[in-house]
Amino acid sequence: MRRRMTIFAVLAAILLLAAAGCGGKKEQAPAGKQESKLQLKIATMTPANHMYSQGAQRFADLIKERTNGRIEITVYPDGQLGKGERELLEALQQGTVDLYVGSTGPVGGFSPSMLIVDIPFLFRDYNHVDKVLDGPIGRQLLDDLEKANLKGLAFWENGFRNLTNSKKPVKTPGDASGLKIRTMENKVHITAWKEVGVIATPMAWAEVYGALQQKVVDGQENPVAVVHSSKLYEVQKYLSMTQHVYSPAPIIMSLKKWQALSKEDQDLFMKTALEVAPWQRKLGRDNEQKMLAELEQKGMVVIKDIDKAAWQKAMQPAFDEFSKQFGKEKIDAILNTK
Ligand code: EAX
Repeated sequence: MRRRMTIFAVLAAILLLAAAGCGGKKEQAPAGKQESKLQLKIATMTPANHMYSQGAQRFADLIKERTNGRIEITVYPDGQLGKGERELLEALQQGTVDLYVGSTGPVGGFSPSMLIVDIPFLFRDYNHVDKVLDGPIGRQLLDDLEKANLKGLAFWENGFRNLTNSKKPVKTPGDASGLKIRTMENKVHITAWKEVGVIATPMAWAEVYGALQQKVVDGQENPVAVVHSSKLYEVQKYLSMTQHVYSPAPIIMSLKKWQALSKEDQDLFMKTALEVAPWQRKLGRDNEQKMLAELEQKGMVVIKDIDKAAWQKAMQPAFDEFSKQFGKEKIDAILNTK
């Protein structure tokens, strides 16, 4: 009898202990429905007062407002998260950076179809740019990024690129021949500048100011807003308004971070990125003349009477080579967009 009692007591104790342990850690019912906050990082290579970073800040402010603070996006300008745009795009693929605003320069290395927008003298003017990039051709280029684990949201703007150098006033392609010019890590640009006769030197953006300062390269090419916000007037004497390439600046998200968003948040991100595009483009377009005047006040010599036809002719072999690569119909679709 005693033995049976002992066994019973032991069994009862085991059952009691098991009951306490088998339900695992009881989830505390959350006090009210607290939506968890989402913190994201958006990176640019240009200073906070440049239109990439200003657009990124506006995007972040709108997202925070429209999610009642549930999604907080912090802007990291000036290359704080990477030494160049290629590195930032790699970080997006890994998901260590969430969003990027930057030129299409290195994007072609991740998604070859994007190289088409970097062809010299492809875009006639801002109206042509907006019609192409905000239409089906632009959307397809952004959608192609998914194959590289990137999510293209919208095309913002870098602007029409111009040549700067520290050596001499450059008006014609012949004036530029022999100069050592930093280019983006973009095979269309490298080819085009080699056709002009310069020593094309591809380099990540964070290295450019120092390379110009130490005369490792004589010049570089970028829109007025980049020359102005990155204070290139401190290391460059001459600005030639070649406007040889229009440089878009897509806002791109890490695909894995995009896929982690709810459908509702995805729609909000896409809508807000598209809504910011005209506002961001306007920043550069409306202020270009003012920035040019300030560059002259800072001591730059701005050469405005440029024979664009001569530059287009000099870069034509690059235009022809890449038109072949992309197919005449794709180039004509852009050229014929009115
Ligand atoms: O911040 O690397 C370049 O020249 C690009 O235009 C970049 O966006 C400048």
